[in-house]
Amino acid sequence: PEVPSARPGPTAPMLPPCPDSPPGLVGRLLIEFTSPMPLERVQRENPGVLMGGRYTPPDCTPAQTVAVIIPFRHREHHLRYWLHYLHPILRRQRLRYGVYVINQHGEDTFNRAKLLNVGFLEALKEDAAYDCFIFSDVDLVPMDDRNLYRCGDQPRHFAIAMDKFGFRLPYAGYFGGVSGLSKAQFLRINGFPNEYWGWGGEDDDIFNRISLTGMKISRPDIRIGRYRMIKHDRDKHNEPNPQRFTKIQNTKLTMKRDGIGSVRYQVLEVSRQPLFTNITVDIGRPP
Ligand code: UDH
Ligand code: NGS
Repeated sequence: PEVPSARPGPTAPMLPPCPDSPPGLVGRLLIEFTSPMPLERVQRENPGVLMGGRYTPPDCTPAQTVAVIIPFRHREHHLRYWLHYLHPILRRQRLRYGVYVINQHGEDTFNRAKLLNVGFLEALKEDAAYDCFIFSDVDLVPMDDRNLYRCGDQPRHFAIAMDKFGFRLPYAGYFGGVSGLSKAQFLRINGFPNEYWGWGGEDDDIFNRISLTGMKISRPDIRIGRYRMIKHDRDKHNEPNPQRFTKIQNTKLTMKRDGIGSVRYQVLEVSRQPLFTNITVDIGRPP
């Protein structure tokens, strides 16, 4: 008589490794930001995502566990589009992942890179298995699901062909928008700078850190790394930082003391929402 085969339980994963090129990707996607996007709809359309924005493929075991970190303040409208487009893409990419929105508390000057440092540490507190960190602006949506949100043997730049730059890299050392580092790569550069208050330069500082440690940025094909950005006006309290030009000249000196090893902040609230984990944090203000 036939013995029913034991189903692999959560403690005994018997699933095959996820394939390098996931089947079922669709390639070029139609991305638009005009239809209304209520959060209830996005939740309804993503039933497979677990509380806190966690997902694990049902049919294979991924090689990596990916934390997606979003720097955030007052962009709820953008976040709804981001969640609507990204969850299905990340699912098709067969990723084990979690989404962390790092929300800067208060109205002091915004600090993108410091929020990303906080995201790295707080994601690891939630799950020590994270070994790949994708840092994404909330207003950037990939136009092609072959742009895989994974880490490799070098730091990765994903947002290389944005609509606002005519689908080209604006300059050779551009590392803004969406980037990814393995845990080891991130620690090797002492994380990101904490001292860039306001707009600009922090991504160039990260680029410098990567170059100075002898790593080389990896990028997708220009036809695949295409992005749409949600159009928006300049935010309040994120004015261009006048110090940014001199600061990026000094990365070699500052990166040793300013980074993941020196970040100080206070978590005010961790809230697990259906499609993301929201971490509200007091990161202080410029000196
Ligand atoms: N961010 C927020 N809230 C803010 C500021 C920034 O959430 O108040 C986050 C968000 O994830 C955003 C990212 O930080 O995508 C980068 O900030 P940004 O969108 O201000 O940077 P960007 O270069 O725009 O996209 C700069 C202002 C452009 C004005 C153009 C007017 N037409
Ligand atoms: C550079 C900024 C970067 C910024 C990039 C694109 O000039 O931080 O422009 O900006 N560096 C400095 O200011 C030193 S964008 O066109 O997206 O507004 O990411």
